[in-house]
Order: sequence, then C-alpha cells, then structure tokens
Amino acid sequence: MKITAADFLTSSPDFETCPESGLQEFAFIGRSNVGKSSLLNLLANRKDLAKVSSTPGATRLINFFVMNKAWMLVDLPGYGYAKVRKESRQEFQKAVSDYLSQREQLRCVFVLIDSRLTPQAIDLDFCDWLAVGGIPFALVFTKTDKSKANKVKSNVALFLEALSERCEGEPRYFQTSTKTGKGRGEVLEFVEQVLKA
Ligand SMILES: Nc1nc2c(ncn2[C@@H]2O[C@H](COP(=O)(O)OP(=O)(O)OP(=O)(O)O)[C@@H](O)[C@H]2O)c(=O)[nH]1
Ligand SMILES: [Mg+2]
Repeated sequence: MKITAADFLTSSPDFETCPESGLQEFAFIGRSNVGKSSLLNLLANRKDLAKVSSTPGATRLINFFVMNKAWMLVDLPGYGYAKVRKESRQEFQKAVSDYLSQREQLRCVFVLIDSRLTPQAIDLDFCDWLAVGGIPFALVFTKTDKSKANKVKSNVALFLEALSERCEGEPRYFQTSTKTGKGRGEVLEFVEQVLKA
C-alpha cells in the first residue's frame, strides 16, 4: 500500500474523549522506548509526525493519525516505564486498557518487542492479556539494526516459543528497523489485507 497522506487528528487523555470516527484503526503498544512513535513515522514516511524521544514515557496520550484519509494509526503510551510491583504489571493506564478492550473500530494491535532482548515477562503478560480479551494482535520486533541477525532470529524464536506456552496459535509477526526501513512494506501489506477483510 502506498501512503499518500498522513495527518495528525487528535490526542485523547482517556477513552471517553477518543474521536468519533468510522475509520478502522491499528494501534501501537509496547514498552516505553521500544520504538512505537518511530515505527509510526516509518509507516507514514514522515520524519516527525509522531514525537520520538530519547526519554522513556514520552507519549502520554492516545494519539490518532489518519492515513490516506481512509484508516487510522494510533500511538499509545508505553507500558512498563515506572517501576511497578509484580501484581500491578497489568494495571497499565486505564486509558489504554479501556481503549484496547472497548474501541469498536480497532482492527489490530501491533505489540512492539525490542529485538535485542530475550523474552520479557511484561511483554508476554501483555500478549496474554490481549489473547484472553480476544483482542487481535500482531508482533513487531523492533530495532533489528541494533544487533546481529542471528541474535534477532534467536530472540524472535524464543519469544514465539514462550508465547506458545501461554496462548494458542502463533500470531503474525514482523521485524522492523526504522534505520533501514526493514519491515515497512510487510506491515503495510498486512494492514491492507486486514482493511479488505
Ligand atoms: N537504531 C534504531 N533506533 C530506533 C529504532 N526505533 C526506535 N529507535 C530509537 O529508540 C528511541 C525511542 O523511540 P520512540 O519511537 O520514541 O519510542 P516509543 O516506544 O514511542 O517511546 P514512548 O513514547 O516513550 O513509549 C529513539 O531514540 C529512537 O530513535 C530502530 O528501528 N532502530
Ligand atoms: Mg512514543
């Protein structure tokens, strides 16, 4: 899919203020600093549509972007920034959980995983939470330019294996780099398929 237009629509502090719109949505979620805003910019082919930051936790609102005047990308705040007790790991911001569980036009959540790391409980728990809630998701392993190819490959395999012990079925997954543009075409092709379905 060719991106011909990408426009910021609005930011919402909570679910209640999310824009009324009939457009189908694809959301980005993941740990702080994993590269959600960067990936959004890569897909949109824009340098600074979504705010990229070296400070973890920069995105605090739910940000809506209209693509090709036809569908939306939604940049969500990252989870796992503040040090949290084990019991509250899944008590991430209410705005995000409300959005994910109640937004009717949400077609797919892209869960971003740092490809440099071996499987992290917080990411596995989050995928588990989505699966239990019946919320469709796909995995995006980010920052693949930052480690050797075989390291990325083994981290992806380990994550899929760990996830298979918790949830049924293997999710779609992608590997991306905002530095080289890797994965952009595949993710957009997937979005196109889902929009058509
Ligand atoms: N080398 C490299 N750096 C990346 C990549 N993706 C993101 N980064 C860098 O990682 C940092 C965090 O990126 P963001 O896109 O702001 O991450 P985020 O997930 O939106 O962060 P929060 O909004 O704070 O949760 C920035 O310094 C980016 O430049 C990538 O694919 N490769
Ligand atoms: Mg961000």
